[in-house]
Amino acid sequence: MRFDIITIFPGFFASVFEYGIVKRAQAAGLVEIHLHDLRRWTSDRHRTVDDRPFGGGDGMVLKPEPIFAAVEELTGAGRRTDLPARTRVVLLSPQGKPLTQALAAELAASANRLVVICGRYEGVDERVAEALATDEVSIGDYVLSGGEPAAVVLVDAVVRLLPGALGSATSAAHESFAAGVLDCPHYTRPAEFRGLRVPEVLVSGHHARVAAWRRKEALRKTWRNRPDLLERAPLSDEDRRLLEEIRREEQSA
Ligand code: 9D3
Repeated sequence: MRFDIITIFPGFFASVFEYGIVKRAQAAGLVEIHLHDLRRWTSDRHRTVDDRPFGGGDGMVLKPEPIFAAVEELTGAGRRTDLPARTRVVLLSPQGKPLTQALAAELAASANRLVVICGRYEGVDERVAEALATDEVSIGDYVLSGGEPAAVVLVDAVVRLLPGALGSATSAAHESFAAGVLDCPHYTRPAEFRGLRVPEVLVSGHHARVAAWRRKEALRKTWRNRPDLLERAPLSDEDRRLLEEIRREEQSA
């Protein structure tokens, strides 16, 4: 997979891709990440990338010309309808559809080329979303200063899904996220730390009881932190019984 990130702050990404799975995937030749300074596609003396909004209002808007020129040079296409196969152009913007594990998986499976456009200022000329980008994506309901942190998140989420980027043991864990409840708590040695004890059942080595405890605690974590997930999660009758128990326990706690 080749990533092309178009940004006015290429230096922002200086070391962020030099760690962990993303670094390994690049070293293994599975991934290439190319950074591009949007100003390279300007032609005026001041290398202008933004301008005042039509209709008035605060802030500045990224101009379409440098962005279209950049994507055209990188892909050969100046319109999303003319893009080569397996090429997606992602505009990162607060108005995008949410980045989910399902979208990351779709991008990892269907593209070998991802051009990522990072917005800045108050926004990006809408013709980029209308005619150039295949996808307009947000990473969540909070305000960032620009698309650059979102690009890091997108690259990370997609790269770890590429075949060969990580071991098969971990890919089973993805499916449990897809299955819609949060992971259970994890502990390691020491069994007691500053008076805080690891739950006895985990130390016991009783596999069936450990599995039951993990499921219950995964449900408890989800109930506390992401109750919205429980409305869509596929829950067994046993899960529903455990949730009743959890409700009673949390009431008294
Ligand atoms: C006043 C309206 N704001 C839109 C909600 C203006 C605005 C805020 C922040 C315009 C651009 C930005 C910069 N953010 C991004 O480019 C961005 C983003 C984000 O802010 N949150 C979550 N995902 C993303 S992806 C790109």
